[in-house]
Amino acid sequence: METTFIFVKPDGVQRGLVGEILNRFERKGLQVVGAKMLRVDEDLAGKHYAEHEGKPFYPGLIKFITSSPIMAFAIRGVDAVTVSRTLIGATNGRKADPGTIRGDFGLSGGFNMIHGSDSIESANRELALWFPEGTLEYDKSSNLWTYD
Ligand code: DAT
Ligand code: MG
Repeated sequence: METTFIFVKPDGVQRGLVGEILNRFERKGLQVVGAKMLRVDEDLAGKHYAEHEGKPFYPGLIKFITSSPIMAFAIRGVDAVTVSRTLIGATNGRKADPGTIRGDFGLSGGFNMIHGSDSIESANRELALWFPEGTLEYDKSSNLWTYD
């Protein structure tokens, strides 16, 4: 089992897509083990996107992420990091495959509705940053019928 970190970005919240997006993770069989809505400040945005500091799109990215509330989730399951990235799709909505979140709902490279950790190391770093209080541990009864 892995736990990954996702958040619905300001555009996804403003467009009323939180339920639609979360539904895709739930119906896939993944388990929600943490959830919160918050307005990201510059400090958290900078720490989260530290790897992109100095890139041309960085100032716009920080401005966008801090512009309006987001909804963050901790998501657990077998290969949860990779499975979540597959559900999310390619960074640019114009290139993302249909059937993915970005492929189905977006046309933008920056306003791409959702973040998902790109590796187990990133997930652990981001979960510590966004859920310092930790995530929940509880049995998901349907796991018996989700994994063989
Ligand atoms: P991803 O979110 O698919 O992991 P990333 O980590 O490379 O993509 O970049 C983080 C975010 O920064 C991405 O979701 C949107 C924005 N971004 C990345 N490349 C961009 C670009 N060339 N122009 C505008 N925004 C970009
Ligand atoms: Mg990334």
